Amino acid sequence: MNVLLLSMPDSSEHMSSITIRMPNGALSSLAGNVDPGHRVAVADLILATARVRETVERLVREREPDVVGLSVMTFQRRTARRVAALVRALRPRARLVVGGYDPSLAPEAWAAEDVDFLVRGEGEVTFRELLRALEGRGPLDGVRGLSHRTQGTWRHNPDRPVSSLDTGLVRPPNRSARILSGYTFLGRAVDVVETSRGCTFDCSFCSIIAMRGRNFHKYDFDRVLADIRDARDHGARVVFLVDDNITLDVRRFEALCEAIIGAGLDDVDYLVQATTAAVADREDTLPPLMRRAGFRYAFLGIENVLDEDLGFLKARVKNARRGEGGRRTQSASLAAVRALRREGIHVVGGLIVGNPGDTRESVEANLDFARRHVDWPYIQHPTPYPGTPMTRDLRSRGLIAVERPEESDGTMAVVRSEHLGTDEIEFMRWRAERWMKVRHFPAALRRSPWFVLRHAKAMLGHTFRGCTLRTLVGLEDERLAFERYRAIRRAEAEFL
Ligand code: B12
Ligand code: SF4
Repeated sequence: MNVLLLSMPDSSEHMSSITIRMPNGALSSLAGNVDPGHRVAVADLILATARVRETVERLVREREPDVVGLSVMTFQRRTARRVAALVRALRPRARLVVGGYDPSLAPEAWAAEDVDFLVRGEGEVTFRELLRALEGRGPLDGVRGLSHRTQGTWRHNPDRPVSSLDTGLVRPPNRSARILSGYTFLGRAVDVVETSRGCTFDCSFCSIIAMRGRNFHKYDFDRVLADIRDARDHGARVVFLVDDNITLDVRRFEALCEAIIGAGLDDVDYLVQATTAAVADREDTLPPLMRRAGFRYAFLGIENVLDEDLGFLKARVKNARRGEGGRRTQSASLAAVRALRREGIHVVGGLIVGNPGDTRESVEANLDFARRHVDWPYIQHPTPYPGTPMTRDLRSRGLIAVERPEESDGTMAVVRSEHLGTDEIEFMRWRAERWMKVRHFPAALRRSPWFVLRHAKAMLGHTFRGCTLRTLVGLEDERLAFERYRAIRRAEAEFL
């Protein structure tokens, strides 16, 4: 069968498509896991943001797909529905399948849509079996994790248990299936690699637990190294390890760094997400190893610097370091930031402001921490993603002010606090963050001089969109610029 897999063009405020265009890891993994004989093409629409409609039209014409799969996060739901409608109009006989976090955790949001299948949870085996069923090699009812229509109503087959990853059932990704080009991280070709899946923490804002339960499964190092080599052979000079929580087994992560060095794969730059407690607990061993292996940026889930907010986010344990007697008491954030920066690893600081108890002062305390300690701010607002404990909590407290999924990229405030409205929360973040981002420009220039010089105007323009010279020199109320910025963002999110 001809299969076309698409990821959506929408990106979050912190992931400007000028500087960062990453492949969607799910789609190449799906492409590597269908039976031989299918003709699979993967197209990441982040590579075609200015011409989404034309690109989809061309791909449908050229590939003549029997099956079209869309990978969807919640903030991409509106775009995905439009892409689905376009595909349906262009090729009515193609079967439409949607998968990823949004269809998995909010299947009801897709019930009235003109799509044929939802794949809930991990997709590799479910999609493989779906294609078999469509070829008449087994009943649709037997495909676990699949939702499909029978006689006009949706039938949700039983869930599929998560894969243990050590049985070979999930085969390596197929990067050769990608048909668009232009992946970049500040001018260098970037790819994504997984070494594990899952997490055993239960942060209230995170979708991972609703998606797959609390568990942790690992690929063996031979497979991981082969996967990195494959990414490098396909041109990658930067690899993002997209594990849900690679630092859950921190000794394994250290061993992985050693394995990367031993295999000569330390000529690639690495990006990773980490918890502060794990880094702080191993501050003398982990960051130096990470540096030797080639890690350049680490996203730290600091979440919040105030204890009360960490309680709301259920993120106390992963942000506390061991004190006397091994008890986790003091905050690990500062120790983790310092240990990484000591090794020259840039810290992307993940913080969440606008929590229920937040006042102007508590938001400002977090912004101030970011100002002083992180290299690149990744500040978000509490966002009611489907199925998370935080969403239930916020809804019961009546704090969700905006119910538009397309505004749930984490940087549009849709939840008010007990003291501040959404506009005020977002305004405070926006006003502070622009200047923090500018401060990282010299470091980015040193790392990628040609790229930054060539794109400096666009990069600055993106960071300061909505602002004019009058705003920057203080001759105009910044709130006017903020309103323009929000209007621009809304317009940018209309891809077709
Ligand atoms: C890596 C990652 C990123 C990377 C993305 C890199 C890339 N291009 O892939 C970066 C850092 C850029 C990123 C950013 C964001 N992310 Co993110 N990210 C993740 C993370 C850690 C892992 C995702 C991953 O690649 N997994 C590996 C692949 C193989 O698994 P998968 O994506 O789950 O796909 C499987 C299934 O979902 C399914 N599937 C997926 N698509 C499809 C399609 C079809 C047709 C089928 C059949 C199946 C299928 O099958 C796949 C294989 O099993 C997750 C989870 C987590 N613990 O936090 C969050 C997560 C996906 N991100 C999330 C969000 C919200 C964002 C942001 C909007 C804001 C933010 N919180 O940072 C931005 C916006 C991204 C953008 N486009 O601009 C949310 C999504 C919640 C939701 N309900 O939509 C998650 C779940 C985290 C959370 N907060 O809970 N993210
Ligand atoms: S530690 Fe990270 S992956 Fe694990 S539940 Fe918390 S936010 Fe999610």
